Amino acid sequence: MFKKVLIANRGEIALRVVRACRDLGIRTVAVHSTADRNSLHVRFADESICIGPPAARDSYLNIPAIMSAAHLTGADAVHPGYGFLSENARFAEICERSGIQFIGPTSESIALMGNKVAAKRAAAAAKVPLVPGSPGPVSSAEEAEAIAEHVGYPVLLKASAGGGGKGMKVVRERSELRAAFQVARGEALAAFGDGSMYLEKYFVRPRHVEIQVFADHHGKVVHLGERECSMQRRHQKVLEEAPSVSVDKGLRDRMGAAAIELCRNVGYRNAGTVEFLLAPDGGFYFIEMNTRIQVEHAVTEAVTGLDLVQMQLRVAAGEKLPVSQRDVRIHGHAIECRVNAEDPIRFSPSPGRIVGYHEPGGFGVRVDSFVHDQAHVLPHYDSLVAKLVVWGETREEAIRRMRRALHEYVIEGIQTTIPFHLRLLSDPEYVANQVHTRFLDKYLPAPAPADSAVSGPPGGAR
Ligand code: MV4
Repeated sequence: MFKKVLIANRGEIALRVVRACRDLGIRTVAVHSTADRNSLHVRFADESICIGPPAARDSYLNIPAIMSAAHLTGADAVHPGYGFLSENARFAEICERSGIQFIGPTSESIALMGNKVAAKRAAAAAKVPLVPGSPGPVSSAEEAEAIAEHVGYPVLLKASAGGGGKGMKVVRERSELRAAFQVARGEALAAFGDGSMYLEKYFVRPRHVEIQVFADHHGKVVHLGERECSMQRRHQKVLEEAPSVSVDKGLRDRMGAAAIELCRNVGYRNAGTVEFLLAPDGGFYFIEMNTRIQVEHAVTEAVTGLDLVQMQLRVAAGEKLPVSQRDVRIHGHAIECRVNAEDPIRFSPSPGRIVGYHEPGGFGVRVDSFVHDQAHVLPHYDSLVAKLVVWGETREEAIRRMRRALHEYVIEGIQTTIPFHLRLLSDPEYVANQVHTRFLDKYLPAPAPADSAVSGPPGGAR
């Protein structure tokens, strides 16, 4: 096992990794910006090093500073968390070449899945069902038109270097395609320095369901079931569940087998997530793969009883997976609410100092957070302040427990999305599980003009 792990992240996930290391008897090194000097991940780590000023590009994205910190402290592994450098193939490669274990997949796997066209090719090679669309990149508006004619409108133009909803544009009919293609390509070029586009049939109200996979360094791959992630706002997940009520045993087995086959085919290692769209008829279609531990991993932990971050550490150190597929049991139902420092109506950031803080507790309640009374929520970073995760024997019990926990949760001094979650959890359509990826559109503040931003949601709603 590793002797010392450097955590190249901040906030709740940095603390999550510090705790997993402690549980395993591994020493930890926290890195932090000047603004995060008094953060809990710094306080609870064995050592800490300042890596730069508040702006992420100068600190948590500063590869030379982080590598220097790793060498200086003699860390033998780096955990990248999520966001920041977690899906940066160059960073993983630098770790590999410096003899520091990157806790995640190989740099080649990260690069492969980062190119969404290459990822789809890999999925096709593994016989994973794909959304109908272009078999590769589309290089001209004419080519896009020919393919759109074939798959039928509406279609979705996606940037090959995008992902997570960045660089997508819906095209409703043929007359819009030419202009949309040029605009989307220009936006992709500006945002990613790469104008490669591909095209898919646009599914209007699919569910977004993802499979958690895990692979060790000995060729063993398992899946840990699915998460229902349809509750998104502007491509930010708001609430996640495990399992998905729309997935029965047969479908779970088929999606899981497809995800495992993809991992086997590319020699995948460590934790990963295979994202699918689920059509109303139960058809499932690969869209992309995330090569990191995700924010919502805790709902999978709650229903499987497995510590996924501990498993990441074990597997990266060369240990065999502690479970085989038949040991993986999904028990009960878990829900995660992302508590953000945001105005609960407009969702604009609300950083500041917390002047009163009380966390919920009790049976089946978990809070993963880095805040406390008098903590500062900084404007430099994303607005997630806590993940509130509840477990129940059934979805109904989990919903009631979540309402109870949200009512107990006191965060004063900043605005949070707690009131929004309370509204959502009493929405009859949500409670009846009549959800899809456009569900939260009805909670958006005001209808806006037709969407054209590269990072905006398809369909024009903002
Ligand atoms: C789609 C889609 C419908 N049709 N692709 C968004 C995030 C990224 N991982 C892929 N996403 C989607 N891809 C096709 N062909 C719907 C989504 C999508 C979505 C779209 C609009 C509003 C919210 C959404 C939430 C999840 C997925």
